Amino acid sequence: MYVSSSSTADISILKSNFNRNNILRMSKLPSEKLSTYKLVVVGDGGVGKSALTIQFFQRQFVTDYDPTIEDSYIQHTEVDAEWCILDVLDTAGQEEFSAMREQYMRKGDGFMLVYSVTDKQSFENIPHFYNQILRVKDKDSYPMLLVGNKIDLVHQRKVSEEMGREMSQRLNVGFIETSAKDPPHNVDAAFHDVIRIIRKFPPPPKKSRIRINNKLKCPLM
Ligand SMILES: Nc1nc2c(ncn2[C@@H]2O[C@H](COP(=O)(O)OP(=O)(O)OP(=O)(O)O)[C@@H](O)[C@H]2O)c(=O)[nH]1
Ligand SMILES: [Mg+2]
Repeated sequence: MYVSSSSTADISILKSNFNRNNILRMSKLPSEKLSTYKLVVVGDGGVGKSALTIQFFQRQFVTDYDPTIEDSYIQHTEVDAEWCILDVLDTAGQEEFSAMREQYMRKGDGFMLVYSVTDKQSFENIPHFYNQILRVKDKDSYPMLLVGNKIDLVHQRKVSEEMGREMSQRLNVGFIETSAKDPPHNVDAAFHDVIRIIRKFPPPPKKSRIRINNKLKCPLM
């Protein structure tokens, strides 16, 4: 489907605001101060990034394909008996929006690298997303989870579970296979796994400080 960029941008902003307000109103605010995790969902067009995100946040499977420009969702979530705020950015897989990638990659604390098990090309494109994230973050590793989606389409499978596992080992990231279709398979597990990976990832080193007259000072650059 092609829609002119100005009108789709407006629709996307409306969707984004609707999702944020709607989900925030539905969530109950735990009283203590919570960590916020920004999770970015990336991958080729049509692999099911929006279907997974909407299944997680709204508990429904979207059957229509409506290419995304950028949508965001926010919700309180409990993972391993610890509440947090999960802020998810569902990105555009379509090549015409690829110029926006570096900008959203800068914002992510963790990433879902999604391919469809029915689409070999989407699997082969995963290292591009992976490398671009590491380049933008200027890191050798970063919290990421490889997600093989659409496993309900058993007769159309082109990428085996073994191939997915090998790719995850090669990239040194976590791996899970999912289906966003009802009944969903591993959808909550995928989002929760990314939070676990972010929590385990070492925080950036604190700026070194020196003691002058028994007071802590940051060194002059
Ligand atoms: N059978 C099946 N269909 C799925 C699954 N996930 C997504 N789909 C379908 O695949 C199509 C594309 O899904 P989307 O979630 O819109 O894909 P996307 O990755 O967000 O695509 P872009 O927004 O263009 O990047 C839709 O028709 C979905 O209903 C799944 O797990 N199983
Ligand atoms: Mg989408």
